Amino acid sequence: MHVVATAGHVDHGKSTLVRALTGMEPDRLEEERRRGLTIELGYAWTSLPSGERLAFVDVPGHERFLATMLAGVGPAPAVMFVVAADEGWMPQSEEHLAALEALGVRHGLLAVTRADLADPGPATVQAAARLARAGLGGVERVAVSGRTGEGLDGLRAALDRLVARLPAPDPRAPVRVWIDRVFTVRGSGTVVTGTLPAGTVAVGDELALPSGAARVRAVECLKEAVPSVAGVARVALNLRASAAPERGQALVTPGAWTWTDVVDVRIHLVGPAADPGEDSAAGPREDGARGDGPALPPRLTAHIGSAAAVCDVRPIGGPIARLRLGRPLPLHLGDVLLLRDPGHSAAVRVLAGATVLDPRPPALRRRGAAGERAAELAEAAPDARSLLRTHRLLRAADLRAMGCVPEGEPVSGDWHTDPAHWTRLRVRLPGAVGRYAAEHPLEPGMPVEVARRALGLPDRRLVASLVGPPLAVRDGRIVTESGDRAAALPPAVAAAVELLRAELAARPFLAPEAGRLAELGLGPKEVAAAVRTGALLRVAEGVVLPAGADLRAAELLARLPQPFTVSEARRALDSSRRVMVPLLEHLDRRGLTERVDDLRRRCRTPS
Ligand SMILES: Nc1nc2c(ncn2[C@@H]2O[C@H](COP(=O)(O)OP(=O)(O)O)[C@@H](O)[C@H]2O)c(=O)[nH]1
Ligand SMILES: [Mg+2]
Repeated sequence: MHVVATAGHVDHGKSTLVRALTGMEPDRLEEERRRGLTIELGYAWTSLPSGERLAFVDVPGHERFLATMLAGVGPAPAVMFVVAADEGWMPQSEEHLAALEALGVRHGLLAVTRADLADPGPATVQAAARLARAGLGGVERVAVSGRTGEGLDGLRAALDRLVARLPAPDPRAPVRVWIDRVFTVRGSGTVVTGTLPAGTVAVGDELALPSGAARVRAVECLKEAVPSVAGVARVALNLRASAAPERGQALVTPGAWTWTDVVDVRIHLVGPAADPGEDSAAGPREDGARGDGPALPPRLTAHIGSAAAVCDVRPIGGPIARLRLGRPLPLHLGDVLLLRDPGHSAAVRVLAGATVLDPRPPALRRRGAAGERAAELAEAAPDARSLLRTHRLLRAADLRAMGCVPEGEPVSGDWHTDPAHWTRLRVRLPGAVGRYAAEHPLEPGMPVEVARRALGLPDRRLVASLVGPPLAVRDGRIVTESGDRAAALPPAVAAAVELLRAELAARPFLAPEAGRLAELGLGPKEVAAAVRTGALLRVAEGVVLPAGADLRAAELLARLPQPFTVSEARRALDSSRRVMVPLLEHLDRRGLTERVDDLRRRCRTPS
């Protein structure tokens, strides 16, 4: 089925048209019928010529009931905009249009009704021009009379074409039903109604309300009991809940939404607030193009679905603002809040749409943090990547609750990260391990938990995923493998390597002669294996040193007056010319030293 909301000025014939199309009475209340005025949302449905079922949410047009109008239009995917042929464009036409623009409604049609009272031509031209400015330029226009029935068949056909173009919602999407009506049915308890935009609700489901869990005892769709229903649909749900649900609350899939009262948003001014000059371009306005942010009063009302919350607006730079809501709402990235001035001074009180860019924004404590944050968000497409840039590490479930599908592989468990952040951590870890080893020479390595805290990580498993050769995790500590790797060599070779390392301990830069290596049973093959496992370092053919000798050499050379000659280096390291020349060339290759001229070198600080 499909759901379409009405919109338009009071008395332009919205309810009459819904009645004519469906044969049902959208004005249910006795008071509404007596006064001929829609006060509450009305619900009526019909089958279109194609057989598709279509439910209308009929909204009040009177300015006093704007909040109710927003509750009806908010969750509906499309709108039937009604303008009376005999009155043309009126203040609430303008206000309703501003609301549709703010909410980003892009599907709809224009019904110019009361066409039996006046030529629909002028009103059609006038209304179409306004709709185009608000991003609804392409909609079909139909002239119709709710009184005589003239044009109704054309309208039904146009509605069929409209619903055929609507995107099909995902039946597995998380559920969020903004409650627009609550009533008690004798003997069966509380029933709530609302528009289900996507996802599926079934009997027995456990959903969440702000007050706690709510079990679905029965599902009705267009007055028929059904075992389950997928969006888009109008639903009536019989609930068993710990506290009575209220209109304006949302009934949601547990864990699938972020309950939040602080959000960072991109503001799009609409209607008169967006300063439409005669020459203003059609389509959505780009506030980002202006240097200053949009000027909004600091305290507004934010509407989403049937909810309305007090909202403090803090501009943080350009079109980006931080909203503080009077109560937590279940939100996703990309949700659009409508911002309205609760005062009654202006004819049109809808000021802006606010697209959620981050439902869990970080605190802005440092000086200049707001500006940096605004710059970061001004570029951001609302997606997982942009969230990870800010939050650095998020679990898959957090990303889903924030409204994104996690992309790519998690780095560990269900943790996703920003690639640049992960690289920074990878670079930092060996330094932290080295410092720990220097400060705790008798311990075998840095405890994983200490590393977790040093790197500011939320989970120890993340440390383990950062560890790679030559580091390894052993017994809850991060150890450097090179020394112990000799254990991976055949026992005879390992023993020979150990013996060699012991011999070299006193004068580590005096590489053994070929004869001594042969005596120890370390032929070219054995040496190669020991180099592979990281136990030995080969700086040139036949020149073998203990692993790490090159870093140690660079350290000692850095203490010499710079630049230095080969012989100065040889003396400083207590080495020989045979070793020193290839060792310095090796250091050049590693970027630890560089030649100044034919005779001298100096140390470099690796960048
Ligand atoms: N002549 C004529 N009157 C209409 C038509 N549609 C609505 N009306 C009348 O206009 C008044 C307001 O209609 P209603 O449907 O309540 O308007 P709403 O406030 O937009 O829902 C009522 O008196 C209707 O009878 C129409 O197509 N032709
Ligand atoms: Mg009405």
